[in-house]
Amino acid sequence: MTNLHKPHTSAHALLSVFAHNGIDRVFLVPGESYLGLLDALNEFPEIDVITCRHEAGAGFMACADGRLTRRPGVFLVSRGPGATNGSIAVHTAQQDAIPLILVVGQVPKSDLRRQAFQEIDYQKMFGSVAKWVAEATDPSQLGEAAFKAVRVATSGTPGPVVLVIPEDVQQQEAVQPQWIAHDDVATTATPDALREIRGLLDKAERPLIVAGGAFDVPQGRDALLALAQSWHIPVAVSFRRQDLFPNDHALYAGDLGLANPARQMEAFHAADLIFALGTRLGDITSQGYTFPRLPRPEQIFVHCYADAGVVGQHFAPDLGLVCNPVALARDLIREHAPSVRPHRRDWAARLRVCFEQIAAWPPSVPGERVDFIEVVRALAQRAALDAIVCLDAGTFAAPVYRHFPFVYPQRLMAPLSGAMGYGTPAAVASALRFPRQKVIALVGDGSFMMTGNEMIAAVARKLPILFILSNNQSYGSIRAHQDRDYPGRHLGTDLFNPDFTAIARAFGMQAEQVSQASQIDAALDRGLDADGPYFIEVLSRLSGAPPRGD
Ligand SMILES: Cc1ncc(C[n+]2csc(CCOP(=O)(O)OP(=O)(O)O)c2C)c(N)n1
Repeated sequence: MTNLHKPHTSAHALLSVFAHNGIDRVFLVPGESYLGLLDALNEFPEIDVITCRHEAGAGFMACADGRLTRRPGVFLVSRGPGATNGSIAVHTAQQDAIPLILVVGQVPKSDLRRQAFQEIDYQKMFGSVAKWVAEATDPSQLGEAAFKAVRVATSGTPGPVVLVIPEDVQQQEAVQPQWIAHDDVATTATPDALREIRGLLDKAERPLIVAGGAFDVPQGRDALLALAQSWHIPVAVSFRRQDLFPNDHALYAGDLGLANPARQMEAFHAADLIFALGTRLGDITSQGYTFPRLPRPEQIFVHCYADAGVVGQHFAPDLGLVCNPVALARDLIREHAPSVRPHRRDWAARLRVCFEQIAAWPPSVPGERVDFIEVVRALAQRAALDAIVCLDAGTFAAPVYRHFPFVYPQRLMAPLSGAMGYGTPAAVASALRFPRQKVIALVGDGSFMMTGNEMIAAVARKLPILFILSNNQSYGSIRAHQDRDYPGRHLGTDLFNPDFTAIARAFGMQAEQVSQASQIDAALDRGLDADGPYFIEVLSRLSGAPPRGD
């Protein structure tokens, strides 16, 4: 006990490096394996501690916070059971390219690799998911490990890092290092490369920018917009990145997601130059590695990403650039806009018309229960210009991806990993970060029950979150897949539900139920006007099948 309350221990070194590198909030579920770290947090009032009810909730909150701040989201969990519960967030951070640090308390050093109580070898467990897994065995390593964790999580392709700290190295006497990262010097394209790209852009008749998450940084969207306008190039955004480019702009051509209609893909394929900027061009964005075509695209293909492991990973580029895409966009912006040749204008208009047809709200079909698309449509009409929309995984979210016209500073917070349970914790983390903006969480009756308990934080901190739950009494997305692949054979997808409004009221928030379309508008008005959290349960009907994924 002699080491208690010493302000100069290894735990303080770790937290001090975190604090000096801008980490001002951590999410946690406590555990006896990291009591030392927990205690040291007492000396860091600048770090806000959010106590969660489940490690998945804590992890999803950290993912959302990392996405909003571009600093690592940090969550602390206990060994074994805590780490396994939290692992979904490590996977999400990897899929979503989010800087994340998971700190795990570990069994005492002397018990390592003895299969001690709740012991896990985290190198093996997270080896293929995390960018770096570090297990400290000496107190002197904690400060340096914390610094490296911040660097690794935020550099190249951002992603998850796991720091494992045996309980007996947390509160040892240690020097307090001054590990502070300076902003990276932006990696820029060489003058030759710039000249080459300009030449290609000038020559192209039907160029298309495919823009990805790297533009989700301060001023990133401005640079993208300026680039597109300056060269008059239409922009398609990568999977679930609808908020990167104003959806009402004539150059917005839509997203590359799970449900692009064939006619839109046909139009995209007609491009003669694909300029992939700040996107990893993963499975879904590239439509199962068919757009562009493997291995050698039919179009002139230029790919820029700030990670050599990504550029040319799947598709062979005519020109590959390992540099900061935002800096490249800025470098390519001309003082004077080039004259827009008619064929370029026709090309942009063709993609825009296609997008507008797809984005048009479909007519509502009368029937039993509420068509959730009506809720999304009413929400789009009412949502504040800076609303943050947080989505869970499920069919209820499909109309948001397709029809909600995002214009920044409106934000879309949705897991690229498709992880259920993300919506509620992401909404809490978003509201904590931007307490003056309205946050809207859209969840399903399946996904809500995975992490919905985290909404208690919205009540405790009076966060202005509107929770909208689609109750279709089903894991609807999977049921729809069954309908397509095994018609009429439903198993394991019906849900027997509790009284959701009673749950929300028991949590301490106002709640109401919408059982028919005529009630939607007034309910949304009440929910959006509320100062604190508000809960609307919509008795929704089952909807059609998504093409694949969720
Ligand atoms: C953690 C996790 N488990 C399982 C899945 C597979 N899955 C994707 S969507 C879905 C059903 C979602 O149901 P619900 O939240 O009720 O929304 P709905 O599809 O009914 O609108 C499931 C089980 C997943 N994506 N994530």
